[in-house]
Amino acid sequence: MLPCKLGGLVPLTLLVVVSGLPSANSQVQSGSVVSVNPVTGLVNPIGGITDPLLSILNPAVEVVAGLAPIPGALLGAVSPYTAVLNPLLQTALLQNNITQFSSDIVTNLSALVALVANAALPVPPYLRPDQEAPKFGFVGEAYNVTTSDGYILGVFRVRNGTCRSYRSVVIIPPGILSNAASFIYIKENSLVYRLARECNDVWLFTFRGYLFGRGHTLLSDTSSAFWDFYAYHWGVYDLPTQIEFVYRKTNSTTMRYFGVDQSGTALLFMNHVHGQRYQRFLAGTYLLAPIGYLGRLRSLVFDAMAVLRDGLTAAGALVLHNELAFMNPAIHSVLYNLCGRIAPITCYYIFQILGGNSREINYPFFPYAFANLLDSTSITAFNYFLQQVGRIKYMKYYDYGPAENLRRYNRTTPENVNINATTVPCNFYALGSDTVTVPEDVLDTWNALAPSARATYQVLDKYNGVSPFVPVDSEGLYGPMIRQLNADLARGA
Ligand SMILES: *[C@@H]1O[C@H](CO)[C@@H](O)[C@H](O)[C@H]1NC(C)=O
Ligand SMILES: *[C@@H]1O[C@H](CO)[C@@H](O)[C@H](O)[C@H]1NC(C)=O
Ligand SMILES: *[C@@H]1O[C@H](CO)[C@@H](O)[C@H](O)[C@H]1NC(C)=O
Ligand SMILES: *[C@@H]1O[C@H](CO)[C@@H](O)[C@H](O)[C@H]1NC(C)=O
Ligand SMILES: *[C@@H]1O[C@H](CO)[C@@H](O)[C@H](O)[C@H]1NC(C)=O
Ligand SMILES: *[C@@H]1O[C@H](CO)[C@@H](O)[C@H](O)[C@H]1NC(C)=O
Ligand SMILES: CC(=O)N[C@H]1CO[C@H](CO)[C@@H](O)[C@@H]1O
Repeated sequence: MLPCKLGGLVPLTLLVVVSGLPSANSQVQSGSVVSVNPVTGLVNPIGGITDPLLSILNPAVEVVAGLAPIPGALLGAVSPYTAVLNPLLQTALLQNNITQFSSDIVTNLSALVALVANAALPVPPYLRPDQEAPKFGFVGEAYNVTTSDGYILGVFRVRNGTCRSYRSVVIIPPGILSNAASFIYIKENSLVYRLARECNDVWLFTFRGYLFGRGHTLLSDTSSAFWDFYAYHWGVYDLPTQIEFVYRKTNSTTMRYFGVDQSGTALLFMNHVHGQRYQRFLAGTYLLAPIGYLGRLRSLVFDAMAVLRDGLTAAGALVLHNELAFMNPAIHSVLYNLCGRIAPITCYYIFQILGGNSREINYPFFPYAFANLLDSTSITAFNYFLQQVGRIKYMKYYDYGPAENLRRYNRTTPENVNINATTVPCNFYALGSDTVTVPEDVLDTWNALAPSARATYQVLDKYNGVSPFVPVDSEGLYGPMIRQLNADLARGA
């Protein structure tokens, strides 16, 4: 449990370090009550009012800031060369009975801790899109589909029941550390409800490992074999199964693919492996900060994790069956109580530090959203992205090290992902304040698509990578995508 908590919470220490960095992209809008603290560089959402937390932090921050912090970009540049552990050792740790045994002990202990914690500070039940939708006047449906390799995934449908017909079928896979409820967190103005209100038939997908995707026909979600996956599996197994399911339900061969960050990664993998086989069901994609290339990531916390990624792998294998276990009941309880109950503002700052200075994080909705956040994924899925850091225009399969690569791929180095296999028209929206998926990488990815796929590329300045789920100005974020969809529908594209 500890190393994973470190994964999530050590940033609290780093946070103090990074916040001393000057920021080029603090967003200050004229006429609004935003102020940027000159010492920390953090955007203060409550403007003129002195934030008590900040005034406590400031003296500490000033001291640490004086210690010449290492910029994230520098760490990122060295991360391709930091193999902390012998890859053979890593491989040995991934799936064996000793690490399974130690992980079982941690799982059982944390269940006990959660039981005690929950008695004092209960965590609310997860938000289920099919149960939330009716509260906002929509019809919700839930289904399970099973992939060819046995994962059971929840698919949710949200519709306006009074529409005579639907203008389009929209599919939305989940974002990083999120799930099928990603796009309902800000209630009425959420992307899902906006689309449904205007008579689009909206389907919310699940990727293995996230909430509603922890079932399997054979494996338990506490086994290391269950967590042996990354974006490749989302694209090659999970997307096709769910796209086919929606096709059988709607007959649509003009689905519209909306999403954020890893939805792009999964799409690129799907098309690299399957070509037109499933792409032919799609008529367009509308993606916020899609991840193909990730070489220029400059978030200090994630850059530090990229450097230490082999340590993360070993720790996760030893105590958490390869799960980046934010949904471990004890960790979830800490996160919910910190971000959802006790101090949403603290988590607002943490998200700025993790993802870039932006006022576009609507923390008053955290008590609602953190019922489902942060979600678990596999350590491999997370490390897959960290492997790209510091390598410009690099998108390959997961690199397990030469010996394990040979076993899995019959070659010692991982193969390239051909981004140009994606031919469906893509509309990419880079987020200008994002330090994780930075606009330059998004543009490189867009330029690597097949010519027919390069529909539009746009930068939305004031948002960071957390904004897609909880924007303050939701029109500024979702408006461009929805207008593009409407324009595409109007000209029959
Ligand atoms: C783990 O134990 C099972 C029996 O419980 C055995 O079949 C399997 O080979 C063992 N795996 C390893 C990697 O030792
Ligand atoms: C459903 O669509 C109708 C118009 O077709 C609209 O009047 C109504 O407000 C919509 N319902 C919801 C819940 O948005
Ligand atoms: C889907 O499967 C899960 C178990 O994996 C179960 O809890 C849930 O109720 C199922 N949902 C539906 C709609 O059948
Ligand atoms: C899909 O098309 C088939 C054959 O044309 C038809 O029988 C079926 O009712 C359609 N399903 C839907 C959901 O429209
Ligand atoms: C592995 O690759 C070699 C050549 O690179 C090939 O001869 C062999 O058939 C491959 N084996 C498998 C199982 O694909
Ligand atoms: C796609 O890119 C690969 C290299 O990544 C190249 O070999 C191939 O020719 C390209 N295909 C097209 C249609 O451009
Ligand atoms: C008593 C108890 O909770 N035992 C559990 C310990 O963990 C293993 C694996 O997660 C479970 O199968 C046991 O039921």
